[in-house]
Amino acid sequence: MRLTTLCYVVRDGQVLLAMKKRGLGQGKWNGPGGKVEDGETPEQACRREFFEETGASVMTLEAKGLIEFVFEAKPDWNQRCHVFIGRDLAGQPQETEEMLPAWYSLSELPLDNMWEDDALWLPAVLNGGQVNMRFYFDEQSKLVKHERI
Ligand code: 6U4
Repeated sequence: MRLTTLCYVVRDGQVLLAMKKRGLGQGKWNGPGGKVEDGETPEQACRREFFEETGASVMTLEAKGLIEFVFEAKPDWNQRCHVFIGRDLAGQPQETEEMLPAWYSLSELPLDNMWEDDALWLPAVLNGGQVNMRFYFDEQSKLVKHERI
């Protein structure tokens, strides 16, 4: 299963989300992140993807756990995702070819336009918790089952 990352930068009661403009999850708000390349640690990959997708650099990362996304009809999409909270930014997040970043209040996450699983773990992680879960999706990328890992 390929390794991926997700990064949620939190500052002044807000979280930086980014709307994915292409590929898996197009049109959804999510944390910046993506695939871990050969020779990278998840943290290095998280920093690289964050910069590629927002044009800003995240300084401090805290590991918050692991999520497995299982797409039973599309095993190529399966991923083991390292989740990070980011704390300080260098530079201003800007729209790139991949993502459109925007700050959201922690109390007003756009959950209706996010992956369905996010409602089940993201608020807890933004509140200081850890996540270790596996989510299963059907052929329409609808969430069908979840479990702790
Ligand atoms: P490339 O083409 O390499 O830029 P990349 O964005 O790196 O693509 P991709 O398209 O495989 O990777 O998407 C991986 C991203 O999608 C990871 O950051 C995790 C995220 N993701 C996938 N399923 C998710 C889900 N159910 N819930 C969620 N994020 C998910 O919150």
